[in-house]
Amino acid sequence: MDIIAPIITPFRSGKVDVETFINHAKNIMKKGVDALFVAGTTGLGPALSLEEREALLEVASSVTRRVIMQVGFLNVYDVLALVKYAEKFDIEAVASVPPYYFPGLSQRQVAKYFRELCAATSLPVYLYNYPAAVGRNVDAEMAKAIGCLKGVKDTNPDLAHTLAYKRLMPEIKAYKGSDSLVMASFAVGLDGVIVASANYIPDVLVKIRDAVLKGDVEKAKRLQFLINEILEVATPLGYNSSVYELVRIFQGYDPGEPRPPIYPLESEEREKLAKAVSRIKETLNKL
Ligand code: FW2
Repeated sequence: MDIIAPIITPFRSGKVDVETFINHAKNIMKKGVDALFVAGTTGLGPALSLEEREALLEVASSVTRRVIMQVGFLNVYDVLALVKYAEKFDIEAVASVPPYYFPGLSQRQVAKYFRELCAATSLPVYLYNYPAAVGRNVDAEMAKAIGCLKGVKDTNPDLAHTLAYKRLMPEIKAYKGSDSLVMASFAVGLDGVIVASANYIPDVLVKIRDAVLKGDVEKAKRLQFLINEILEVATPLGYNSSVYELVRIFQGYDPGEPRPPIYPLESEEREKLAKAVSRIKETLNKL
């Protein structure tokens, strides 16, 4: 079961800071992250240009071959250009959100989009299903009907929804994308998790996986609840922005900033987060 980081994209003065990205990737992989999900939600993928995503793909694949590259854009030409570019690298897969924002697309059109991706590459194609963000749910039945998907990353609070992909398509990889369901995802035997917390507490995710594998449910639950407490403080401040601050707090280095309109936290918000998290940090260190 994999721990996959939807890796943050560090910005400085509006530009992607590639050095910081590489150092952060190396650090979290050293601490137990198995693979990188590049240009996802936490990586602010929809806010990146084609050229920026190509640059990230290149540096990510210099750190590990276990890269899943998120290629969704709102025009299929950029998607196909990025898929073609990805072919140059020995990576694990490309993933895409379904076409978003336009509610008028039919199921046939969404399926056609994924089939076009599959036809354009020999790399495995994964679905990134995040209905709350993209306004469309591609459930297990529809994913199966698409016919060529090799994996799914499912972000929603419903574990049964994710298990349905595994039930209808046992041969594909199914990952959960919710920080609050790490323990549960391991316990039901999903292929792993792709969660933002892998950026700031990768070691804790490793401990949860170990505890589940050893049958130590109490320990896994205590660790999971501490993550939930972090989420309770960070979410109202803006989770995407908070992840940068949480990297600073837990990993002890400057991970750059997000790109507005994902505004960096203001100083009072940073202090509030640091204060709330300091007690959780102490407890985590003891477990
Ligand atoms: C991503 C993820 C994780 C998110 C989840 C929501 O791409 O950022 O879906 O952590 O914030 O895979």
